[in-house]
Amino acid sequence: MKSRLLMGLALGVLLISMLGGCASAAAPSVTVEDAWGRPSMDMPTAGGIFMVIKNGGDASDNLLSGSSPACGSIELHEMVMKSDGTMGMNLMDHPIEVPAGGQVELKSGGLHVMCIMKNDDEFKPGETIDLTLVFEKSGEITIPVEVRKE
Ligand SMILES: [Cu+2]
Repeated sequence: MKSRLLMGLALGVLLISMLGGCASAAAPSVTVEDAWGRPSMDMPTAGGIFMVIKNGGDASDNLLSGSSPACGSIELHEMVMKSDGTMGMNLMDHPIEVPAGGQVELKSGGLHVMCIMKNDDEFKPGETIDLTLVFEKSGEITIPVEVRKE
């Protein structure tokens, strides 16, 4: 009888510590969907890459940078209205935030990943390239990117 009570107490303590552990370790849970790319219309040596980044976790995360064997370098860009009224793209001066329980859409005409100095044998329609995204908390996530005509 006494050992049962002790067992119950031990289980209770275990449960409480597990719950406490979960609550204190808020973390992002990042996944990437529908990643695709295409040669850039404005920059012959570059390619735009688009995707939906989802975060099912309870903490936000930041996309900091990336790399790909098919690209000389990877930049994070945003589309902006230039002073002459036309659209251009800017290298972002801050990370892309993926809110807790939310998502960010990287799309044509908005935020996007730019493949600079693309390897034309790999970054071409019909091919699939690897892209590694670097997140502040989630670390590196490598995804396949399907290259299309448009
Ligand atoms: Cu760009």
